[in-house]
Amino acid sequence: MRIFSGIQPTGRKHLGNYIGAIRQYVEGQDRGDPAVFCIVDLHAITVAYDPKELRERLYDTTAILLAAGLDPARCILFRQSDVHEHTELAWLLGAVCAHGDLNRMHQFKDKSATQRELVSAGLFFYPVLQAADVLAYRADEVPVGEDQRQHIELMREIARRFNERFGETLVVPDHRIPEIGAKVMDLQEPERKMSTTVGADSGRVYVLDEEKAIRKKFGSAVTDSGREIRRGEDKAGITNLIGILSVATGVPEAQIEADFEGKGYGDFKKAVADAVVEFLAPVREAYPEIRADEGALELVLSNGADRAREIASRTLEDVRTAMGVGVPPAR
Ligand code: AQP
Repeated sequence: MRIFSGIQPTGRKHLGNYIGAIRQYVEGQDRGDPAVFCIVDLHAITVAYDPKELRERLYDTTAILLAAGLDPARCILFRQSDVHEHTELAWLLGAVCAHGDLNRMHQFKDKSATQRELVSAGLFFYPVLQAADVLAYRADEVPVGEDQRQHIELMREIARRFNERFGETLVVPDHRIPEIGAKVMDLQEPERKMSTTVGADSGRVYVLDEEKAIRKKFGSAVTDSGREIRRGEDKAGITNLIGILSVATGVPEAQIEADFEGKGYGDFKKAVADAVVEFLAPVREAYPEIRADEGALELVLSNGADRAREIASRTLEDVRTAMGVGVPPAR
């Protein structure tokens, strides 16, 4: 089973990223043959950004992944821009990706609306680069959160269309979206997902938040005017907190509802905060020492890129041959 996933170098990863994606990466590294994880700096440049900051945030993200338990001896961890095969494959796949499909991508609609100076063509083409990231490794499984479902559907379509047009070359990947925690919601606006770029800091818990900040954010989380601790469409805030508590403790959601029957929101929110503090503590404690050694981080990334390139270059060779691009293969 080959596993691949990518994550943006935004540095300050939030609880949604941790539960929806990072936790799955750690779980996947022993199932993956291999498990390949990529920090997607080329995706980050499709919106306004500061070049000086990008490298720093890339190291931050690498250190968070290592602190969370990724082990370079058990997986491949690398920086997207170090493996040029991604960008070449993105261009080649552009030949079988419908413009109309890209037009339907929710993420493009949402993100383009927030760009003040320029809506880049790169932002529009982003899902094709994301397809190249995965298809270059012939991955079977892609661990992601719910918000990436549409992009995974598109990459499946691209792989299918490529194989139909040029012959069986690429693997059609499946998403792996967790049952609980696939969409962690914002604590202040629980009808929308917790996000790096949208909403106030009080609505998102960062993986590296101090205990005090975590308690404050859960203490002021928006709930509703009722009293019952149960899941329901009319109870977005409480439903979100039940999901978070379930993931952090491993206790099923129905059991949590039973355990808190008759108890107040105050006690419940405190229990969620306690659980999340404990859940994130190992990452927060391991992080500073790992982040401090940029030489070691660079070594992890460049070794990872060498291993990644070995796999991706073989796929590229097959894709170029199938498409009739470049020097003909030796006869
Ligand atoms: N709220 C969420 N709940 C569960 N999973 C989530 N993911 C993101 N938000 C949630 C998953 O995290 C992985 C890495 O995401 P990313 O850092 O590459 O960026 P993103 O998907 O664009 O989400 P962000 O971090 O919240 O940024 P913005 O604000 O730009 O949307 C992905 O697998 C994603 O599904």
